[in-house]
Amino acid sequence: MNVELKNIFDLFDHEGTFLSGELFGSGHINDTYRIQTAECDSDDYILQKLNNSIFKNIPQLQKNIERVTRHLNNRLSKIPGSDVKRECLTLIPAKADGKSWIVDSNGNFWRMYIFISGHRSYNIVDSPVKAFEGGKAIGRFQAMLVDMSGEPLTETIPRFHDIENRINMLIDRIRENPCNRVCEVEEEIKEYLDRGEEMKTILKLGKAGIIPLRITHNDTKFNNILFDENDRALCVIDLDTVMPGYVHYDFGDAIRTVTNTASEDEKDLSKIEMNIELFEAYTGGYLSETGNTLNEVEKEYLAFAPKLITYTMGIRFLTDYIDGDNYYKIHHPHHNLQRSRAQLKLVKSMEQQHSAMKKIIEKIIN
Ligand code: ADP
Ligand code: GN1
Ligand code: MG
Repeated sequence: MNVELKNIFDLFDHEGTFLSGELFGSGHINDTYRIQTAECDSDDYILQKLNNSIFKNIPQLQKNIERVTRHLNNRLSKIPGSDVKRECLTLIPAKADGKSWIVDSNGNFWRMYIFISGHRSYNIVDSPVKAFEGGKAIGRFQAMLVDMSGEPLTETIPRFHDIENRINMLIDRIRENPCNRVCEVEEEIKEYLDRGEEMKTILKLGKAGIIPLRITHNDTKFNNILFDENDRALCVIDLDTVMPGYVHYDFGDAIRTVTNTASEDEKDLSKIEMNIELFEAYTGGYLSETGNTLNEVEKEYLAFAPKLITYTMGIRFLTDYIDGDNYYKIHHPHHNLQRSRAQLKLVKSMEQQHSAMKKIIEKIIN
């Protein structure tokens, strides 16, 4: 494998020489390797084999990322003291044609970034300071992209957070029942479908033109924010799904992961709660960067967003379980079911704390 990785690595216009390549991180979608170079003054790299059964048009996806990283890079370069190489992803072009991806002889798509050195990342958040920093990072990311010019970004996965679409996908899989798993999950299906109508709220506000489509990240789980050695947020990564969306998607997905007292796939449901103190801290950081750009209705529905996105993830895990685990990477046979149950528990905790979230947001805004 290392010989293959070295060969792919050498198709990109990098500094230094290949020393080692190891699987890296805990993403559910792409195959990610850290490439270390032999020279201590050369950068290390992140080399990724992209999931082309999930992302159907990788050249267009890469074009989105090129535009977004160029824009962020320009904005950061104007801020005195910023460290652009660590605060923004840097794509490495292919030697042959300068494109930001290559296709290998098996038809796999690869891309490469500079490895953000000395970073830390967290799957579980253990302090309000980190939550606040994370909120600032996502808020700043959205705020910096507000004035990006040009055509709208391509939808890399059509109707990605469209809950009507996700509910219909679940219903289709239940009807097809390809692996005979439906009988195992009747209870979960009922709990999810009972909440369906209310979940369409954001979609309806968007369709009515009451909240705007903006450039959003759409995958703001906490481990997609990298921190520095002092636990200051450095960089928002995983830009595959940056595309038009509602701010609630980013706020909701971050709160889903920041405030969960246990991991996304925790088996012991009694350990899963939404931590309201971490909610307050994240929201404070987020609104310190976006408070001036969000309209009143966007702000009004922020407290609903965590429930929507946690529900969406739960539905997607359940759909993948019924489908036979074709989408997410799994580490054991019931992994997607466990993830889906954990999300449902978190949804219930969010329901109980909805009015507390609303009060906190009002307090921060006023
Ligand atoms: P996935 O879509 O599979 O989650 P990511 O793009 O999030 O893929 O990458 C997976 C992991 O690789 C991240 O969680 C992070 O730990 C690490 N990673 C990605 N890009 C970089 C980078 N430029 N520098 C350092 N680590 C990175
Ligand atoms: C996937 O790529 P990663 O692991 O950061 C998924 C997200 C889910 C997340 C759940 C493109 O994110 O939508 O929220 O898993 N990404 C895609 O952990 O589907
Ligand atoms: Mg990721």
